[in-house]
Amino acid sequence: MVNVVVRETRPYPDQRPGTSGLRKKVPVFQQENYLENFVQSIFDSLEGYQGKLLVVGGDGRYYNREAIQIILRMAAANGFGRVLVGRGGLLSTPAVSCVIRKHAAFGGIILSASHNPAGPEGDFGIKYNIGNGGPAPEKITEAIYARSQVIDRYRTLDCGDIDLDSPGERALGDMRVEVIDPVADYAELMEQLFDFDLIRTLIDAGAFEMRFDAMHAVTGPYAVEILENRLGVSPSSLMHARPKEDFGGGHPDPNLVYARELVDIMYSANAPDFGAASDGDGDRNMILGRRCFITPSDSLAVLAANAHLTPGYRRGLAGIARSMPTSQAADRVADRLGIELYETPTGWKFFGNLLDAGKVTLCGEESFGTGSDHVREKDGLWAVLFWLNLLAVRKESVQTIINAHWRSYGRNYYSRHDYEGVDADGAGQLMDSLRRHGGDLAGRRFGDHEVAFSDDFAYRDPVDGSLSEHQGLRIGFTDGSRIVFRLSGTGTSGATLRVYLERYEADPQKQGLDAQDALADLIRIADEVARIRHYTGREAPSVIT
Ligand code: VG1
Ligand code: CO
Repeated sequence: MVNVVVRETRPYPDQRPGTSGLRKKVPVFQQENYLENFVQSIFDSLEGYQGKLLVVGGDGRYYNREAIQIILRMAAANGFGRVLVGRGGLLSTPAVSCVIRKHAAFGGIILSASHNPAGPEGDFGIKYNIGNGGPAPEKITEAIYARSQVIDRYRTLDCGDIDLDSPGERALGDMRVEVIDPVADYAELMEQLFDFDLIRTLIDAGAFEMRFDAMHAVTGPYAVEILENRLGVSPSSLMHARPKEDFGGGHPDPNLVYARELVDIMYSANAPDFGAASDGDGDRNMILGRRCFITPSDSLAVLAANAHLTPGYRRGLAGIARSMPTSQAADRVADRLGIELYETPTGWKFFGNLLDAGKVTLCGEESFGTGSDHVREKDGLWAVLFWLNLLAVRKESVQTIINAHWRSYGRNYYSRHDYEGVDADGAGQLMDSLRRHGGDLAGRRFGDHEVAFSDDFAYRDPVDGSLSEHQGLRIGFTDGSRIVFRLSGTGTSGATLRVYLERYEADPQKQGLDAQDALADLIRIADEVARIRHYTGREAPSVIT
């Protein structure tokens, strides 16, 4: 007989979820009852889950296993009927979304700090997903936070750990725990969306070479099963495919800076035809061709323009959504397709309602996130398979495809400059000062650029009418160029300032510049308007993507 115990606790002041759940350093999570408080706050904010199904999994980082054991005991003590948990505690973020939907679960808990480094001094994170498979909307995350501020007790079981490493079902108190293959449901869904036979033909022909970098994070087992076992990609094409608790000491953020090894291969003399990487929890993707990098904003536009070439999207798209700082490349595709384009705040949670209402099929963010209505999270391997399917149909190189796209639609030069780990007060003052003066900018000229509008982005959800304010400061110029400033909501030390820069170029003769050169004027204006150097004390960004 396993006993339910009720333990007393006291609130922690810092449990407000950010862009994507609660993210803190591991030692913060290891404080007494810190995780327990947050998990009980989640359960206390939900209604009607007694006897229902919960999905639990994480990206395998340090503290994943301990956290899952705590969550399982608390789920049982709070009355869930059944839990599906990935073998070894592993489930990628898009796989959790897939499993929730397929098994009609009540919701799910994902353990991840995504692209942030891991290890005993690294980052950890937890977030709750609702029954549609997507991140909880702000109404729920705010309720969880409010609850965490008054919590005084939590429920758990008085028992030890259960085996997470062998498949099968076991009892935990009155709850059943089923350890599932983390890849199976997800792989089956991918086979429905993309033409695996055609991709296999491309790969078997022998003339096509690729690399996929799992960055020692959760996508390793997914890449082995899908790319290697089902599509015939050679094992030597998969880099860092074994998940590690500290991601091999790396920073599992698939971009030009942190996926350096892959980027070097893709820019070398005998570069493969196609390169891709994913992040810690498997929801991000980076796409590269031979000596060519596709910005995430362009990737969304190319996928939208070519979606009809894949089995899953042959019937066309209902609409496209992109986060506000994402470039307007997809807007031009939507315009030509005669479909709606929605501009949402940063974070995947804002796409959920649009997807559920059938208003959009594809979604994307500039931060290496792309996805569709197949799940309710962004999906790294999905984007890789989408590109492979396009390459197999079009039989052209990545470079040829992007050049043709720019010729046809124009090129949106784009870059994001991050100032990571800067002083939080300075960053706050920078944003306050922009907010105060932002309103006076319209009509002002900076060199050749005239400001058309400037505002603090607010979003009214067209489905439920909810309002989200202060989502980033935008400066729009009369030629369609934009500069956007926001503070990160996923960092765990100091503040991170993100500056997003975009300029449109219709003339094919002028589309071959390096993005930093093409954006040089805007980079200067951004510093002048926001006094970045003054407020951050930094001469240059720490990461440019
Ligand atoms: C960042 C990105 C955002 C993304 C979020 C979660 O947020 O900018 O686009 O949705 O990370 O991504 P922020 O607030 O730091 O800018 V991840 O892959 O959790 O999973
Ligand atoms: Co991620």
